[in-house]
Amino acid sequence: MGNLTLNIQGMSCGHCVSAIETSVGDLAGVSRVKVKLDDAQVEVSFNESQVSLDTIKETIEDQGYEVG
Ligand SMILES: [Cu+2]
Repeated sequence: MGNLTLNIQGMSCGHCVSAIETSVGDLAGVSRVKVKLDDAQVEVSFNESQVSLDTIKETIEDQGYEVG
């Protein structure tokens, strides 16, 4: 199980929080996703054998946010 915190640019409100939590949370292999809006971070717990970090990053970017 991998746990990591990603720095995200572009999150500004509750809509951003739910867009990311819903889209990343729907990925198979992601067990937990928590957006910390004030810190511009997303904490993700995931099973590396089911989902890659790249897929998680792409999912966030597809929602319109910048990872890194
Ligand atoms: Cu927003």
